[in-house]
Amino acid sequence: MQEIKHFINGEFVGSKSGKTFANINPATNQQIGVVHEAGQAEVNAAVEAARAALKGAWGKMPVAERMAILHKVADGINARFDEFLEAECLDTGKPKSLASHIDIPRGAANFKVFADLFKNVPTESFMLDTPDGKGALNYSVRKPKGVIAVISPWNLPLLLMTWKVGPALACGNAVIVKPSEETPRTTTLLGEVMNAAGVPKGVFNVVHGFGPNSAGEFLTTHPDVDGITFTGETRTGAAIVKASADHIRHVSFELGGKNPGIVFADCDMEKAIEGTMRSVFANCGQVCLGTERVYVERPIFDEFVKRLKAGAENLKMGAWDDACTSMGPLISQEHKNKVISYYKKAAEEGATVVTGGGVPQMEGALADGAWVQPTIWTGLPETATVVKEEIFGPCCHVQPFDSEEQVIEWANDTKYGLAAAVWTENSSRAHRVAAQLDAGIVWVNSWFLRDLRTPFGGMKHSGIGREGGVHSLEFYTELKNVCVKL
Ligand code: NAD
Ligand code: 6OD
Repeated sequence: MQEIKHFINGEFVGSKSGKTFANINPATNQQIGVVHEAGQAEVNAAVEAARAALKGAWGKMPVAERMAILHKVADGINARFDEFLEAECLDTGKPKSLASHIDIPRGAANFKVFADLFKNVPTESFMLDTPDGKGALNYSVRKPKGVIAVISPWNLPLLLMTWKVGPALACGNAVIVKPSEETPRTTTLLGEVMNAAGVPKGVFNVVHGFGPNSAGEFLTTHPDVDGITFTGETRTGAAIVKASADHIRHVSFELGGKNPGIVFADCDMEKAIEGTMRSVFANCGQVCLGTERVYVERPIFDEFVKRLKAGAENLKMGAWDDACTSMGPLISQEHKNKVISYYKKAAEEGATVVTGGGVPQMEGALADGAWVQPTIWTGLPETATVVKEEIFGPCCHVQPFDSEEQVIEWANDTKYGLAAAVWTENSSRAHRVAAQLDAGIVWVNSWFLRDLRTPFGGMKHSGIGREGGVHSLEFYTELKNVCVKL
């Protein structure tokens, strides 16, 4: 059984208190590791190490050298690709076909892309006329924000953690990461890669544990943290804002969603089905950008539902390392209970269950895992619980619509505003509809197609701020103006 420790000041250390918790494989419900739980002492040590790193070699390092090290981190992830893949799949149960295409390659890319991007970003300057005729020169300079707390979720553990650590380090900060208690492995493994790449001690630190009264809360309330970047549930974001308010610091939040997919009758049906299949069922529906509300224009409604049902029934649930597996389990028994409670609620509220709605019979070692059936509902009003609340499971409600105005109103009738997908071959309609949707990202005829130079984040209850491209630079640096009287 693997022992998973904190990574503080370049070393793997256990908890002083001796407190640990179980690392469970959700596909089998078996314990596969034991994880040390950080107390205030470990969090303090990690913050001190980060602060010292900023005062030491890391803080003084020439930019080119820093960027070269980040390239080595990316190369180090790729060199140990299979270890990262296995670690991620054991923690989450996700199929290797998915993690080898998305999670691990993006984990490496997040270091290279941001290192390359930030080398070449200009800053502004202004000449000012003064009464003496000699003038003044203003120029701005960016400096690292300082010690950054990174709190990450379990659905895309390496991808979402490095999406913040990559730009944070490229900007010259030091970080303390608190990965989800469900998925500690890849973040811990990254500590080994950081050491091998020559990242100075204290620049990258990892503390394990839970949220309230554990590592998460100790980190976000620590007075010497300069910024908090968080991905997770909206209500956790609210708790972090409250708990961290005393020490005034910037926050960047990527939160929940209840994303619409809008399928017009003039879509390319093949593309729309393929994309909606991925957006509903990829990662067992545990993608914040995923579609849980599908709106289909009435003339193609029956055909679309029939084909989506066929696609869902063709998904193969199984072990992560089976090449035939296309869908894994949910992350935990607790999350399975939550998703199943929504399946029951949909039936109680009168949904037509097109497919799924229950728990599949899995064989052998997988019998006790957190498995649920891919599920499609129709026939509910827009006020139904499963149409309103984020479920974060492999399910969607499909609703027919009759006009552009109606579907835009329904799509925006949510407290969230993270993502949307529009399927149409009419480009005027595509631009017109995209402009009216309240979402941080609108995909037209695609889903989860990412360009890391673009702004990413959520409107309304889906987040605070934007990261990606120069927007990450805005969060991870302090901008200061120097005014020189000539
Ligand atoms: P979560 O909010 O339960 O946990 C996220 C992290 O916060 C974990 O590391 C957890 O330990 C920590 N945490 C919990 N309570 C805390 C507290 N009081 N103080 C400090 N830290 C605390 O989220 P999750 O269940 O891991 O992830 C699923 C949720 O994340 C979904 O709502 C999903 O939509 C959202 N999500 C959003 C995005 C995005 O980009 N907007 C991306 C992925 C996931
Ligand atoms: O692709 C990304 O950068 C990103 N932040 C994706 C978020 C996925 C949510 O589950």
